[in-house]
Amino acid sequence: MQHSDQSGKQQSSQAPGSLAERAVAAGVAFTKDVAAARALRSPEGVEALRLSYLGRKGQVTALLEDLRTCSKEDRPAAGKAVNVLKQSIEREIEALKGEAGAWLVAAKLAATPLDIHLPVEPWVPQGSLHPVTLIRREILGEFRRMGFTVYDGPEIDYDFYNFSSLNMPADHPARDMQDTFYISEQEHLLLRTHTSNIQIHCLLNEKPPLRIVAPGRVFRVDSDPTHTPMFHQVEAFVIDRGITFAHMKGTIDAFMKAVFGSSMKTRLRPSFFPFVEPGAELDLQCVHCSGKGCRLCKQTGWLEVGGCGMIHPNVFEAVDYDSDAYTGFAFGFGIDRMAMLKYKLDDLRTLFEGSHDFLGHFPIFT
Ligand code: FA5
Repeated sequence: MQHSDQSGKQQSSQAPGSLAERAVAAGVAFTKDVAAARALRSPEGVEALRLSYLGRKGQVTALLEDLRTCSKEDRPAAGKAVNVLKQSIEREIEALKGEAGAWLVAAKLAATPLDIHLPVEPWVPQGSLHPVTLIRREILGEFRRMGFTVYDGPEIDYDFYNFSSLNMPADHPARDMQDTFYISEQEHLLLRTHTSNIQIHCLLNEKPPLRIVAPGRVFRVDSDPTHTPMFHQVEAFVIDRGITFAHMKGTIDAFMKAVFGSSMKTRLRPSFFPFVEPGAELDLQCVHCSGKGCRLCKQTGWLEVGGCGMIHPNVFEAVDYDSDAYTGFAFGFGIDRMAMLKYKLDDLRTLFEGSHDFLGHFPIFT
């Protein structure tokens, strides 16, 4: 009988007995060799086993060659025995190869234990919220605390919402102060110039009592250190029976004190906006000199941030509200101006230049 070690070397070239008996003996030897290979858990051992039985000089190959010298009577039984042996060895070798893959993985895992400690990341600069976003969140937070609901409106809007319903018919001189970008002159579509358009959308869709705050992007043909062609405003308005100018003054003062601190002073100066009557300019005490007078406030001690007033009866009429029954106040101011004052910036345009050096300062305010 031929017998092999794991390297596939045959230990004898001739064995006693018939070919069928030698096939059975080879099967028994193979079973022992398989058990040994499993114990070793070595993929190389599996390959050596395959070669020692199925390789060019393997035992099964030798048995197949010996079939040629077998007598005619013995050949059918011997051929069947050798083929059955060959097939079962092939199946077993395939199964062992599958197991060998798992042995490899297990050996690797055992050799290098899993390191659960991630390497320390080098410091990567983190992004931060834009100052306009920071101040807008703060502004809306204060309004929510005061019981206002946030309302949105379109940035591209019809002339009706931005101008004519706000008591600014075509050719009204007040339109010149808010020259804008037209999308389609035929359809009277334009980039809104203020957030006051949201008043009209809201009045047409909701019913009083209303306590609304409406932030958004607005556009004008403007460009200098305190004016940009795109900027942000917040509009706030309250409509109900019996709303007075005193309610407005108190609301504005409480709001500005909440954002800038309890020592902040506000001032209203008579002014004209077609959609309010009476109307006023809204000033804040200068944040740089606390009212003493400096270059920023042009020695006045005050900085203008917005406009306000009692909603004009013509606005109520334009949206079919009974102007005898309802009164309301509205005020609107620039968010970017508020950011300028809160973060002490001297040029509004820096907010929109996208400089990392500049924007990198703002995480301290989050
Ligand atoms: C208005 O836009 C009115 N809709 C405000 C209002 C609402 C009045 C409700 C009465 C009742 P005004 O044009 O003044 O008003 O703009 C308001 C504020 O927006 C200004 O005080 C300023 O803070 C800011 N602002 C105006 N133009 C620019 C600009 N080009 N860049 C940056 N901020 C601007």
